[in-house]
Amino acid sequence: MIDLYALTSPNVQKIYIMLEETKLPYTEHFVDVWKGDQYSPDFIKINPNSKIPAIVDHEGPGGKPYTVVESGAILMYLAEKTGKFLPKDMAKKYDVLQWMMFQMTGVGPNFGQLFHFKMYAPKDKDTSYSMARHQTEVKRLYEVMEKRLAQGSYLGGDEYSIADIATFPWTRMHDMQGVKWEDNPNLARWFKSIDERPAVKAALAKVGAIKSNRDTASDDQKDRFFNRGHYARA
Ligand SMILES: N[C@@H](CCC(=O)N[C@@H](CS)C(=O)NCC(=O)O)C(=O)O
Repeated sequence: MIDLYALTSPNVQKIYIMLEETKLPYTEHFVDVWKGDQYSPDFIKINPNSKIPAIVDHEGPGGKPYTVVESGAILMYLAEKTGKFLPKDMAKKYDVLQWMMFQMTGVGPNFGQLFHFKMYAPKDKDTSYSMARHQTEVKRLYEVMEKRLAQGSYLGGDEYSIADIATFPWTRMHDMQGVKWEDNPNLARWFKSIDERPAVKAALAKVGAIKSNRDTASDDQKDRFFNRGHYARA
């Protein structure tokens, strides 16, 4: 049995998709980051970085419980545990891993910052420089993916893999990121093929049913989450 520490964000959606795809049994534990649950002493024992997703695999290496944090590491762990969605052949494996890292280091941080500035930046501050910088990088990253997907069916090669599982949830917001599928036929084809997978549908249905404090968070809870106001270190 796997304990999944989760809420609704794209990094968590990756792990729901992987668990549904691999059919591993799991129990959900909701960490409402909009309430500050990530700072509870019990959760800090699981992830000292106070972020979700995290998993505890009660049948880990050597039959002992094993904790994994960081969505990319969790995907690699579950792929290795099940032998699925990460090829064994070294070149094919590193094709997948480098495109998963492209998501972890490029897509995730930049898409996340753009979302933050669009949704949560103080309205009385001039954020035009930051918005333009992140918007440009998001569009540039989509251009790279569109070209990549013109060469093969999936990001990591011919087979669906953890590179696609890592990236798909972040592209669900392409409209609000200013990117249209009509202008990106390869991304559109790739997105549809993943969106139609039964495991992906099951994962997103579970995520859709989760209730969080997002829409009712107080100003102080938002400041704490975003490390601003009197939580700022600078
Ligand atoms: N690099 C981490 C990022 C995880 C992350 O940023 N999680 C967010 C939700 S998507 C979170 O837990 N935020 C709580 C906080 O920053 O206090 C991963 O890929 O797992």
